Amino acid sequence: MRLIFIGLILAQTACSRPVTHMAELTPRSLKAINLEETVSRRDELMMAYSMTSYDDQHKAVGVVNGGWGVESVQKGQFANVRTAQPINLPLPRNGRIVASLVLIEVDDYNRANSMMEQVRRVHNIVAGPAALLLTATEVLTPLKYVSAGLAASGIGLKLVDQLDDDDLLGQSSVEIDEADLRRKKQRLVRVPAVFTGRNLRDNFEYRLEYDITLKTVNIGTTRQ
Ligand SMILES: [Ca+2]
Ligand SMILES: [Ca+2]
Ligand SMILES: [Ca+2]
Repeated sequence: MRLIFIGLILAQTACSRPVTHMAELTPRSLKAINLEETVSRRDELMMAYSMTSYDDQHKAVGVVNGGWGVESVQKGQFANVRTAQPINLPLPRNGRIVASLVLIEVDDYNRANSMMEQVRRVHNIVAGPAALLLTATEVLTPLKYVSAGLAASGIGLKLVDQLDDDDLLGQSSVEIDEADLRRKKQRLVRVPAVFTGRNLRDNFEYRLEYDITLKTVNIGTTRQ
């Protein structure tokens, strides 16, 4: 009986502070197995990534964006993703986060660079629910998630328009469920992705890994 009572107190404490963890997305590695532009022997790459959080009522509550590039890579090389800055977003209790990432081969270097400058300006700045036009019932591709995230942060140049000139090599998404991870006591989700395809007459293959790490948030008082 006493245990149940303590359990209730803990549950109430948790309710009054709904956020217990911060999710951090970090690109870990990116390897060019086969270039998209084999003739020029060099691909120019950029990544855009975002996280969107939903509360326990499936309502979108926040979004954060990040970007990396433009960096060039040769066949067989690992791209220098150590320069890719992580992004952070609170993971609502009993809610979830959708993390999305797109890899683009840049054809218009100047345009891509000015896009990345805009992304850097909003890097890791959380935009609130008012700016979000996402509904939980909508099934979105990772590209659409990233585009919606950038739009919510006020990025004028749309990623989808950008892709008229550049080439989308791949997109990846992962969903983090707070209750599920809590049950499993899991703090790290490593996401491997293989992007293969063909542009004009050229095949390409990229191998990518990114992590979602959960970090405990300190809200001033003593807590585990
Ligand atoms: Ca190729
Ligand atoms: Ca290209
Ligand atoms: Ca290119």
